[in-house]
Amino acid sequence: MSVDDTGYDAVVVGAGFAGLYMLYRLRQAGFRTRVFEAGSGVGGTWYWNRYPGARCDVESMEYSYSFCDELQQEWEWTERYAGQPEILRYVNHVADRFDLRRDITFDTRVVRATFDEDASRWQVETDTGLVVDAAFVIMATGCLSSANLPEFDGRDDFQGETYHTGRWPHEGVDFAGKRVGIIGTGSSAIQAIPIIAAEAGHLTVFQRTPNYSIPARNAPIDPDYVREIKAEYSAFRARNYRMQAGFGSKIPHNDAPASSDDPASRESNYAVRWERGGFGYLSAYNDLLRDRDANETAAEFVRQRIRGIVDDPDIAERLCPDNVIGCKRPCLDTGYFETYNRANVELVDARDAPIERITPNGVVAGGREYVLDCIVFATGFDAMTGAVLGVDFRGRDGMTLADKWHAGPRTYLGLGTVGFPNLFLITGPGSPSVLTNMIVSIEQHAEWISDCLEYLRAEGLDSIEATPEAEDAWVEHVNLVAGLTLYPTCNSWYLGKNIPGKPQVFMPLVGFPPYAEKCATAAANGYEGFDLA
Ligand code: N01
Repeated sequence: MSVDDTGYDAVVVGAGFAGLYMLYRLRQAGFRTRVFEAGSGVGGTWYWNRYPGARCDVESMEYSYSFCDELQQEWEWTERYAGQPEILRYVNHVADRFDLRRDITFDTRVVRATFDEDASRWQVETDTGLVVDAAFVIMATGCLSSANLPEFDGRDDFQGETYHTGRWPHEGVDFAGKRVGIIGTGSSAIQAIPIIAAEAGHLTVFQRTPNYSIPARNAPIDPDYVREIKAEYSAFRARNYRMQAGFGSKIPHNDAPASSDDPASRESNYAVRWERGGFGYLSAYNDLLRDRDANETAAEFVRQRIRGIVDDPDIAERLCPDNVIGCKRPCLDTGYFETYNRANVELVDARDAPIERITPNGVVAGGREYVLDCIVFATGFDAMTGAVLGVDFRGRDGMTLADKWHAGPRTYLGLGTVGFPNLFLITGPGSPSVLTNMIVSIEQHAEWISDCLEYLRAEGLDSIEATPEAEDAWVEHVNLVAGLTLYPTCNSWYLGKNIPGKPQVFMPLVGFPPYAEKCATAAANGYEGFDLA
């Protein structure tokens, strides 16, 4: 498709869930919009993350768009938690149903964007040599899209096959009979390990930090449940919107602290939630992410389950996390801990055998070389800022966004940043984003942004920029809220601790409903906290 570069109202970067809905909204409002997408198809995270076992941790009836009732009524999910292929089919269905592809340029990465202060417009450059002009740039690049491939010594000397879970080959990978090493034990690895182990000749798991994982209890979706939800879908969505994380209104949330129950009652509460599966485990008490003692009761229950599942007591202990449960993003699994009972699976624990280097033949850890045919890097992402900073933004006075964010991201509402007028971030740092059902946050942001653009047009305004006072106060607010929780107590990607040298700032804001209300209030007050010109 050729791109008409005579000028757009908006350029949207990324054609995942965020970019597609942003395009839909802007088109509905009559804005001339162009979407650039680095991949060859729509889907964003679900386009790239095709590793074996990739599946959503939010239930299917909730992990979908809510903006169109016909869409949510007609689409039929097959499992409690949809797998990656099904979600990718859904996103493609949405792109076709709303005829979105005609405004998307695929295989094209936005590399630079420069703000022209006189014209109040952005010049957007791509890796294919296109330069387009747009009044607004909207980053819909996802929070977990910039793959982290650690710089292990000798990494590029390895003679076998290497894969990153977040950049999986479309044709799949044949592990049959092979000696496979997987580095990392985050959500991606915890989903992939049981499946790779069943196929590979031998699987070596290189674990740096053990992770808590709750059984997903995935199953074919219950048709009665689907009927029940579809009979009142919008009311169900509205109830989810009022939940702390924008989902889970069907899960019993206990508003009492863990200390309100005696140990036996707590045990049975955790046991019921463990059997039900899913994130509802952490809703057992209202202080699990605020009080260490409360948290420890939930953490210890999981450790006991791990000890019960894993046959070898030494391996079980190595798989038991000792940090706060929920501090790192909790994982959901299907047979993860059970996999360590297989004869062809070996755990290498960085606590006494850290990875030293990669050789042409494999991985050296704790002084021993593990000879491998394939290495899977399940090493995560440069979260929340990686993809945004992947574009060389030049704002007012030629300031780069990388310079502006050298000590960590600074935004107002996670939507805008001082010095970069007419730039919007969908689910940017400083917004609840990764602590919510992403689709709920995406819809809220895309609607807020398109309403804002309509307002500016109606008022004859052509520029919007966060004020320094609003941004300072917002950064302080995000830190203050995080400080009331246990989130800052571990080495999580929420804090940027997985990337060497990355500034350590707690990036998402805890709590969706008050946040959505603040965004709505700012808009109702004529975009309070922003300078409009
Ligand atoms: O990445 P991660 P992920 N040497 O960062 C290890 C979402 N997601 O792709 O914990 C050795 O969680 C690292 O160790 P440590 C979800 O939000 C969702 O698994 O930093 N090891 C860790 O074990 C999730 O949280 C879904 O000590 C190194 C692992 O690699 C997010 O994406 C599914 C290392 C990385 O884990 C990211 O998950 C999948 C090094 N140098 C993902 N560097 C669903 O909804 C990193 N590690 C289902």
